[in-house]
Amino acid sequence: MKNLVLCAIIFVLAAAHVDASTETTHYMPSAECYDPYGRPQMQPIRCGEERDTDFCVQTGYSNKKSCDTCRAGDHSSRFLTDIHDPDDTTWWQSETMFEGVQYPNQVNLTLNLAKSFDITYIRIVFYSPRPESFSIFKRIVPNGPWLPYQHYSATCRDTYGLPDSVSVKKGEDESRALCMSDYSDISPLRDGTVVFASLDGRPSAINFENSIELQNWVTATDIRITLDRLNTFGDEVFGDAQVLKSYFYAIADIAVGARCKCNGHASKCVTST
Ligand SMILES: [Ca+2]
Repeated sequence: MKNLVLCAIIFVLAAAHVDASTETTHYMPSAECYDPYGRPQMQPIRCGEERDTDFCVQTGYSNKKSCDTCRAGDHSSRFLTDIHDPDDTTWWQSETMFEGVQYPNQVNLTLNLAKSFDITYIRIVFYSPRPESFSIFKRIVPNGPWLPYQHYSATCRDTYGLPDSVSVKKGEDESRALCMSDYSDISPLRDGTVVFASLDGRPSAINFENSIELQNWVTATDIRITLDRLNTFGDEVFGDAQVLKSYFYAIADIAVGARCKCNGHASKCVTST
């Protein structure tokens, strides 16, 4: 549309509202998967929300673990989008494998952007090891279906039924989610970063202004990060409580780089599209 041009403003959506939840849909009868409003059932997941929960910190292959207690408010989802200071890190933390966090149980982090944006990048700084498998989804209209945006997995084929790939070949569908195995190792144990650049590996990106397909591809009103499978050293199979409490998801920061669709002379985004 002629009267809509993209503001040349790229900014970080640091204040986006974030909901964190677990969904145990694989275990629940389908009728109980949704609330009366058709929304997926959310269950509290951040550590310490229902009761104090113990967790232990991975220190590598050593059996010695440093353990602590997570209390209400210690690692709330607001720490996902506060000012990220590497010298004074705040982080959101899930419950642990001891409480049942592991595939097929998912943990969802939902960012409601409140209007339509062109997503440039999504950067996630983990405070635990990066997951073995996780996905990014988007909505293109409020309350619309969640569409796959990108998968990260050490087991792309088994977990998501996709090949391990970093790009789309010219002539292929450029608006499909890829799965890549980079970023899925248990190392580093902390501060591993994942950056999803929405146009990376898509041949028509060099001709973005004329590619309706990619212009639609970058559009989103909501972003969801679904954490599917924890990385482990394999020692959880023995069921030791301290080992199980050492496996959980923790994220220090989520930043979304985006630009809003607005009238050309506008200097700021408004909440209506
Ligand atoms: Ca933080």
